[in-house]
Amino acid sequence: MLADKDRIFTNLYGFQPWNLKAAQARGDWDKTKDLMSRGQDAIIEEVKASGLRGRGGAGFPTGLKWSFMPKEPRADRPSFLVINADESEPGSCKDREIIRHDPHKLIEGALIAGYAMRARAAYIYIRGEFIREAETLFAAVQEAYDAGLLGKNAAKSGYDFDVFVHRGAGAYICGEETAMIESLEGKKGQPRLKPPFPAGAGLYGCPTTVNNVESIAVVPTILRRGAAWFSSFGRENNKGTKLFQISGHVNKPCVVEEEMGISFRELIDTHCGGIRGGWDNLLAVIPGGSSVPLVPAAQIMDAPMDFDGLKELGSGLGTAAAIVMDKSTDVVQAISRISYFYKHESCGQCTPCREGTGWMWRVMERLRTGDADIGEIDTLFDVTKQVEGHTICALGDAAAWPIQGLIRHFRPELERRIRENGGALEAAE
Ligand code: L3W
Ligand code: SF4
Repeated sequence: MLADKDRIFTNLYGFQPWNLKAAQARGDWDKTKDLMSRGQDAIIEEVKASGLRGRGGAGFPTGLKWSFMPKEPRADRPSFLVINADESEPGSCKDREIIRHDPHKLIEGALIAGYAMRARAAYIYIRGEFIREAETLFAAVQEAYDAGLLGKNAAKSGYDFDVFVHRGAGAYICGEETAMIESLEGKKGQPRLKPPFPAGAGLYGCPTTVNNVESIAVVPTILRRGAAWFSSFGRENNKGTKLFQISGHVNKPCVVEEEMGISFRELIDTHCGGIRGGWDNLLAVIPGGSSVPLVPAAQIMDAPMDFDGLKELGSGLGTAAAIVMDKSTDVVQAISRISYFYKHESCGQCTPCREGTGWMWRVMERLRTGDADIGEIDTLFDVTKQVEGHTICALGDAAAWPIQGLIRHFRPELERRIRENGGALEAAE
């Protein structure tokens, strides 16, 4: 279990105020100028050495991403940092807690990260439904301006840096980085083809880095305590501490900072009071937010909760949002509901996703009620394979993977429903 002294988010539960005075008492904004005076390249190297990987789901190395930004931005083509606070992944609720209770970690991180990347400004794109959180963020940014920590000569560093807060309007797809950029530009939020990646052509066609809230908020602490401290947690390729979000059938759902690679069992027993009804009552877990395949109980129990550990199980860490399902769960209905979500949120610009998500959901509904033909299980799996990897953005994959996980692990349950509904199981075999 991570010791309290090693927690980055010391006000995660809001026991103290979020405001600047309280944040400074917790150590935020302490000698920020000195951190910046280490130099832009040194900051990027320190972040690289820490092993920090993006906390928004994909796990791309943060320092490496920063190094793609131009070292000498042109005056007519400034660089930008965009911070993804559009937290919309079902199960994910960690960025919300950072903004509610520790917004100055994010704002200080924005300044330091923006400076390291030679960015002119940061845009924080916050989920439209986060109304109270947006109010907190606007107020915290204003406090930072009033204290001279942002704007001209930010934190007396000699560097000019602005932070703008932009509210989304309720579309899940605007969490995809290029859809977010389109939305910031005032357009309909539809993902762009990549490449070019945002570092080459992003916001207003200028060099841009898009990072998740948690990725940016941990940077000041990494610089203060050192890359070696951060990378002493976790294991090779999976370093650091991480916010885990546990929902569903545990006794005490929570958001908690823990060491990467903690076993699922330790995470649940230490912080969630165990599985509802005991470990024998566990059915399956979606370990990384709704976009990743579920993992059956026997495989997840002692699995390390990190990128590689969950990849080995055919799933993923995603945003580390574990959705726990006990044996009372109708797992087919749960996955069908997730399918409906992706159908609803598809932006519709590419055919495999626009048509495929609706098609997959309709078959999932027939499987749920037992009205499908047995052959449709394999057909559905084939269709998920035709959607996966054939779309402009990852939403297509996200719609396909949960269904693949269900068929892989719960085929007997799908067959049972068809059989009990009078379906001709044998004829198709
Ligand atoms: C320059 C290259 N940059 C990659 C950058 C790229 C992006 C980052 C990761 O999807 C996942 C998705 C969701 N040169 C580069 C490069 N980059 N190659 O690296 O890129 P990518 O394409 O691997 O992932 P993505 O499109 O960012 C994110 C999954 O996360 N997810 C849910 C996320 C939901 C939230 C939320 O609600 N907060 O984050 C959960 O699993 O399905 O697979 O910046 O530009 N050669
Ligand atoms: Fe839009 Fe879906 Fe294509 Fe992504 S995969 S661009 S959400 S249609």
